[in-house]
Amino acid sequence: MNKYLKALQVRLNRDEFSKLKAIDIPGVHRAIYESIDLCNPTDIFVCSDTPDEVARIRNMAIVTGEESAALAIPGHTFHFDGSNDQGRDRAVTRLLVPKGDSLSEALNQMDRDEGIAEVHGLCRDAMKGRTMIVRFLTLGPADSEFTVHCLECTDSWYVSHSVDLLYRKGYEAFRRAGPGTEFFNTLHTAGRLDDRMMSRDYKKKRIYIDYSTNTVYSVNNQYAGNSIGFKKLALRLAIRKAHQEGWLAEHFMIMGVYGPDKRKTYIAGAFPSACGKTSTAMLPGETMLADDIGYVRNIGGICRAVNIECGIFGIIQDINPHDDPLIHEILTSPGEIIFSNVLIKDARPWWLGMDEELPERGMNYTGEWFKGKTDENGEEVAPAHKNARYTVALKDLANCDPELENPAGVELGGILYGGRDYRGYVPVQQGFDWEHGIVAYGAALETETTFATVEAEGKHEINIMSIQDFISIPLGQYLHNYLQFGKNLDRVPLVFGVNYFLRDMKNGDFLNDHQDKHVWVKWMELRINNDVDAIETPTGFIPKYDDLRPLFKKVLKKNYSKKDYIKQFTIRVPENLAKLERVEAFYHENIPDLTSEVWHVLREQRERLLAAQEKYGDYISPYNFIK
Ligand code: SPV
Ligand code: MN
Repeated sequence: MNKYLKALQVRLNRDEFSKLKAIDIPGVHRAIYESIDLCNPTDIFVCSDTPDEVARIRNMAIVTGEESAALAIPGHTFHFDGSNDQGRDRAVTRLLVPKGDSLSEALNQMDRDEGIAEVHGLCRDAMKGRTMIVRFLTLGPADSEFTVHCLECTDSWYVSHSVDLLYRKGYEAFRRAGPGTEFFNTLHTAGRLDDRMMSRDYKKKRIYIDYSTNTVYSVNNQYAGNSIGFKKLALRLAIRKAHQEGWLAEHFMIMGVYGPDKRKTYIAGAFPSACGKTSTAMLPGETMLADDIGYVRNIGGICRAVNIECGIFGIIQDINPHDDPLIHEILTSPGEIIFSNVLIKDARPWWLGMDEELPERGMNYTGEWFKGKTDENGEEVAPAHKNARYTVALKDLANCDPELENPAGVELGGILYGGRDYRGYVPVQQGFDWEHGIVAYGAALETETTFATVEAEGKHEINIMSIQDFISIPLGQYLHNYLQFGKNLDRVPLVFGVNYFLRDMKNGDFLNDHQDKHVWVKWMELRINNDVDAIETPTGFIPKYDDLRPLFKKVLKKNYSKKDYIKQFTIRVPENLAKLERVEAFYHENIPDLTSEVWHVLREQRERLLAAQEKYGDYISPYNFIK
């Protein structure tokens, strides 16, 4: 027995100990021992994934009051996070960087020794009087090239229950694995709780990623994006691992899009939080493989991807039968779902944009809620938080893609990038090649901040590949590796840029409806399979009106007018030039080691825009580009 196992024997009862002893990875014993030693839990519960244990976790979430089952529909529970814990907290989420290592300025980082000392201080004895739940999981399907083993220790039954819906059970995979198996380690404590079972010490909320030991620490919070180690926290560890090994870990949805004769093409897409990623993945009639995080590998020259999760932690705002029929159906049917930060009234969850009149009182994350209630700053409290969410397992979805557990993943035919760009890019376009698409749509992605993080909304920012918050290596290196990844493929996915948020320049109205994205993905499917031509513009290939019109009719039963097409696909030269300037300024400031290839793509884009401007003026109808 290794020394950590020996030490664990003293702390655990016989049953729990035997579950750990059955795992032959000394590093796992060490990690668990260190977490126990630090947090000093009164009880330790090791989950070996039996149905009884899994049921106990959900039940304990209810018994402790972290969740409530007081909802009419069987299987539904709700949970509240504190007022200061309603989204990802970028300010207190830091990479711990050992002395001598240096990452890009734009990444939130701190000295490792200082960070460890601080977070260990906050964890010390934090679980006194509580139970530590120990869980084993895998990211990606088991027994595949993509699989990453993960360990989780938390004192929150809600977190553990959420993990159960979102990730693949991994106890057996750990038992089968050999002593040297690498794994990601996470330690979470909700900290002191108030009488509503919400973290009290939000000022001491810390989320630190120690990449030197593949460990994530999260303290004094519960919001799943902050507390669940495997969402964006372990993504930071995965990005480092991926880039060392020549693959990609991405903020991707992955969907199967049907073409003519039931042909199916997989497309991945990266969007910043709350910019349409899940609703794209959930388009009716198509299948969804992933809605948040994908690992992508070159397997025999083919670009293949898996969902590292097996559930959705999705935004509930604006889900209604008209805009998102599939999710709406699930959220109103029996089955295991956790609602968070919604309004509860009459044993029902209520949320913003659900297309029903909301009650005038009820219970929400602020306690008893009534219309007109104000917070300590005098601001009116909405009935439900904008970032209210639902957690559900993918297997419960009728549109879940059948390849979810395929150890070889699926081949990606296309990759798309989209942000909240009110001014510049057309609704859909295709890169001239991998380099152009990756740089012009991915690396130059501009967006506005949303309610998915706890800071001010509506700030313009560059968000490289929609993953900048989670990048854990120098940005220049990240982009260089990304470009290289495509070069090593024999079949290179087409790269697309989408913009669901383009506004009319005069009246500010959105130029597209919520559902138009369905037509864009259908067009991409046709492009990937060489079924339609496109028009070459300075910023990329755009669809022809004659190809979009029948798609609008078929997919949305809509008459698509030429007038709308011209408005949407007019190339806005001044806006595009201004965007290039902002992007270049950002790169100058933040990416000193940026590869010349990126500069080259941007320079060429500018030259094409200037040449077109000289010929046709500032705002150029797509018809001008038809040869
Ligand atoms: C996001 O904010 O990008 C999410 C939710 O997908 S979480 O990262 O879990 O906060
Ligand atoms: Mn996300």
